[in-house]
Amino acid sequence: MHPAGLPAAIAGLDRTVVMGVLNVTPDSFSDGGRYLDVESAVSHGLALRRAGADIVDVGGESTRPGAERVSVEEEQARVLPVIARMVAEGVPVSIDTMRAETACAAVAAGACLVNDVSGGRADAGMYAAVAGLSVPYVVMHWRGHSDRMAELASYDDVVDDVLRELGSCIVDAERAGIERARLVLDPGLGFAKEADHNWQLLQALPRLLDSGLPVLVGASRKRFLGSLLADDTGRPRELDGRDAATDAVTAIAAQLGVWAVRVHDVAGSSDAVRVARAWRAGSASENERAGRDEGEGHAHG
Ligand code: PMM
Repeated sequence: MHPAGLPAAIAGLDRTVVMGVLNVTPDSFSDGGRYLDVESAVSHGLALRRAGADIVDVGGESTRPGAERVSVEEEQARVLPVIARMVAEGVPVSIDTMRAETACAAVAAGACLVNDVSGGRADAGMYAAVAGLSVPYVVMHWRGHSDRMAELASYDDVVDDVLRELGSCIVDAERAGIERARLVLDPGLGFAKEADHNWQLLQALPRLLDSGLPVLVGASRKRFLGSLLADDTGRPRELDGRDAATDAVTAIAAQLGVWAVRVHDVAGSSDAVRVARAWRAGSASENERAGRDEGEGHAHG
């Protein structure tokens, strides 16, 4: 089920949406520093699109554990030119921000979704600002900024606590005038969560889905995957070796009916959601079939 307010091309998809990550930051944990200038950011965004991203999620502020905040001016100087160029190229773009002002400026520049890792808790003006827009709004579970995230990772029962805290965000968002149909929920993997908190939340995804709201999952290359895949000496798997595990999370999440996954390796996750869709449907869709017949000289069924 899609949230209200999406462009028709995305709202028409009958599978999990693939959101590609484009961090225009010097310090994001996976791709920080790679796409700081507009040209390289745009060319990476276009490559994500070619690889199968339905939406490219543009962020100008790192949320890696311990990261310091950037000014709103710096954040906007990073993201707005990139968003404008991507939109001009016809790419659906979302804005990854905790700031109302940046959310509004990004939507004015053409962004079609607001992705707020703070779930509206970092900026007291966010819900009212989003209420005045018409795009979907991702409410992620969050307890505090990156510099104190680790000390906030304490729960009685992580699933109950996350569901309750997200529930109060929904109440506040609706009170501020955001239509429920525009909301997307996200368990906030890695944000004030230790490894097993993340696994418990993934195990409990059906409970999140029971809310009836679309769910977004952002597991891509995160530390809990690195430690799952640690070598014999206990050293976590490097970032660039975590994509197959990310793709596995995508496949399972898609099978459960998650609305979207936010990933760095778009090609792998894009394949995974197509497998899940065909598996569920018991057939490849007409569109998929047409694409395959055009693109391949031979067919093995
Ligand atoms: N994770 C990161 C950034 N933005 N947004 C949503 N909705 N969910 C996430 O899990 C999420 C996010 C951190 O990862 P990155 O540094 O690789 O972007």
